Amino acid sequence: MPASPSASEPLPMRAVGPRPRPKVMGIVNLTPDSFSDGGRHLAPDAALAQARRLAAEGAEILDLGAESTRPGAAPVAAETEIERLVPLVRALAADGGVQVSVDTMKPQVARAAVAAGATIWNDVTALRLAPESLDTAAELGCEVVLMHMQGQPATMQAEPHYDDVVAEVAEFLAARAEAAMAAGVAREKIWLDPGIGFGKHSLRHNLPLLAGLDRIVALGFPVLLGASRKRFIGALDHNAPVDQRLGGSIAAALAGAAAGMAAVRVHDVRETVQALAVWDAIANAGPGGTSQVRRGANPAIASPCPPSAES
Ligand code: HH2
Repeated sequence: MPASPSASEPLPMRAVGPRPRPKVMGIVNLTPDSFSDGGRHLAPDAALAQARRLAAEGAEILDLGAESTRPGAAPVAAETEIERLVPLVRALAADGGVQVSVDTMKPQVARAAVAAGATIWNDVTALRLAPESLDTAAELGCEVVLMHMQGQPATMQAEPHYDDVVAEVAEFLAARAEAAMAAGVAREKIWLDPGIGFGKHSLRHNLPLLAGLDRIVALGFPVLLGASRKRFIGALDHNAPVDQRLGGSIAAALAGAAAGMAAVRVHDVRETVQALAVWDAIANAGPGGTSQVRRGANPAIASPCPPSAES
């Protein structure tokens, strides 16, 4: 049996240093029927107030969506998406301080949003919906999120099947990144996303995928993780409803941070920012860490606390 290191011996070097803290992408759904917050922020004033609240809570990116992707959601015409999104994109771009992302499958909607100031096109179809999607992304020159989905939103949860979910998702994402670059999208503009809950069985597929995120990271692109309030959390907790999945959402965000996610897409920004700040401070306080608290990474949370009577 190999001898265990004594307390005085230096611990073996870690293969990688502390991971950088992922950015927090706050979700703003301008939809009547999103799975977790549908209808709450449909009115333009309510949506803008919600977006500004998430920015004040520490979101560095805001992801605005005007069509739900949940199975059974009503399709939304491009004109309606544009009408819902553009005024909000314009107002947030004028505010400054956050990156605006638009969650749409339609190239004409992405075009209108980028013209209004969005800098990220988040496409759950990985630029496969329309024949012109790839060329449009290249022409717009914005960042693009290429997400994995098996099947179509309406039917994707009917009977998802994989022999090796991590390998198949990684292979798909690598191929979509190649297709985007072949169409002229710059390599540094590409993000990948494993698409938690999109054509995946709650536990049989989502859990191995979350455990295998490092294999998606190894493809060499920034990776976005969207696990917030999703069904697998309820499946692990007596079918907890969407508004009672905060603990599981934070656990998934921290697992993502440990695996090297560049950003996490969440509904509960304040709580996630705090969890990541604590995770990051602990990671950086150990051997090889730079300081006890890495200051300045997120102004919403990074100021040192004044002395207090609390332990
Ligand atoms: N999840 C949802 C929507 N868009 N985009 C990316 N890149 N990754 C995700 O995991 C992802 C996504 C579903 O969440 P939500 O927006 O809250 O619901 P809905 O699609 O019903 O509006």
